[in-house]
Amino acid sequence: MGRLIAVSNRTAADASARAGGLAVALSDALVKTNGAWFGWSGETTQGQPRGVTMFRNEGVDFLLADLTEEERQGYYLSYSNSLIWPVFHYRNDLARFVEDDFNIYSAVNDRFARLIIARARDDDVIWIHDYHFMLLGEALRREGWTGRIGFFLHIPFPPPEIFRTVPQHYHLARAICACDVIGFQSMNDRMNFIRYLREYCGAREREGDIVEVFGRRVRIGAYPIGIDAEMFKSYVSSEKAQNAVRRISRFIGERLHVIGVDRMDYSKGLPERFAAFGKLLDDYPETRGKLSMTQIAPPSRSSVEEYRELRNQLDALSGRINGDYGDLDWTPLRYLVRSFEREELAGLYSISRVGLVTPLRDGMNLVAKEYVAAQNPEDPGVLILSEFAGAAEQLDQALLVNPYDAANLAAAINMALYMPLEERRERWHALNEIVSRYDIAWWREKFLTDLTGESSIAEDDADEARRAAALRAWRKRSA
Ligand code: GDG
Repeated sequence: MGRLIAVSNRTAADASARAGGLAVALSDALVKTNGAWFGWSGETTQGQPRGVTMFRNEGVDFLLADLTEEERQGYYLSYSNSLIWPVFHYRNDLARFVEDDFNIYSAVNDRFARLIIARARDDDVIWIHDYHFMLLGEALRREGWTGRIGFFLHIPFPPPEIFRTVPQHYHLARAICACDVIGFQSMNDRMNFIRYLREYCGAREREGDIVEVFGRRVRIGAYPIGIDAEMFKSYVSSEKAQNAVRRISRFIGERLHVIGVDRMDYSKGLPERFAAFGKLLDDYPETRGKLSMTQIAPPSRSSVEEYRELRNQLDALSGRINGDYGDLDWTPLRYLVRSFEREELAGLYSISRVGLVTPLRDGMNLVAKEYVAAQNPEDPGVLILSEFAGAAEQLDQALLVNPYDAANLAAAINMALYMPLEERRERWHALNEIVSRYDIAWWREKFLTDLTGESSIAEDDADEARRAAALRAWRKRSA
């Protein structure tokens, strides 16, 4: 293949946690092909956009466009984050429909298409990421691009009945299908999209993930994203991790520790989780004084009203729990609205008997995989995972729970606290196998191989055979 051209709202040029994961995922392919990465600079301007900042890092070109204040509002805050994000997380009750937003969203996608076309060469491969750029594939075709285009959606794709509440649903689906390979996090998301295409666009399914629709043949697959498991494991022994462990140990003492790490977002099910923790203490008196929970919840997009409301709910719930059950030397639930370094998170995961990952809906959820990677194989903790996270399709040896059901969740925490060592080890081994095999490199390679018909990074045959076997095993597990 020629160069890889990646497009995402934020790029590795900024230090946000999300871009960090994607940066790890794409870096090998971008560096090896001297590729380019397009995205928003994070800057806003008044009036006309200033244009594009360009710089080169390790042979990779970064091309970052500013947005006008109107674009930041219409494309980013409103259409992407106040309409698409809630609807795609099955929360159409929270969606805000503003008539002009789609035009602004569409104009930003068009502008990126022109920026890319001006710099792309014929044999380049374009890989578009996420819900901010669902119209970009079609916009590139309109500008005359005939090369390969891939699209990967990091968030869930809802059932057609919900997707159709977005007024521009048909336009969005058609634009996505201008790409050659369309990737989803899970089989469930893939089926939702295909069902929409079948029922409303006359699509026909063919062999090998191929779908005929809008006069084109596209490949639609499930590519569950992974983490750099080896690197994450190595964090646990770092000085920063050990320092975090020392500090939190003073708070935990001899008690068992429960950890949650989530951006402060309504999709993550934090009020439901706090309520379930309260129910655990209500219904299982023997657990009182025996465990402590820490919830790390860095703020995200706090300008949006729902996030402020969420904050108020969490303050009230944690206040209630600590007020009812706390003692002079025990705070049952601590919740920290700030971020920590990745090494510190690894340390905190590693000493926690329970990892609570209970989103109401999630594309994948990388915290679940990080928690598994950070465990001590001799004395591993227990992952409690929402059945509505994409990760649940792969990580079925976790304790799978319905996050809306407080009694069910409280029972799962209780079970995890008292689970015998042998069972903890068995479950963890199965989970660790999946997290290590289907890591971030596997994800990138699988997607790019399907997109280009060739591996972007040379592998020896044994490695390739191992990955193919692993893929078959995963397919079988999640069929
Ligand atoms: C979207 C989809 C999909 C969290 N707190 C801190 C911190 N984090 C890191 C975690 C993890 C990442 O942020 C969060 O990833 P998730 O997958 O849990 O969730 P989203 O941010 O919603 O990501 C999701 C993902 O895209 C990838 O495709 O899995 O479904 O919603 O890595 O560790 N990182 C640091 N400090 C923190 O305090 N450094």
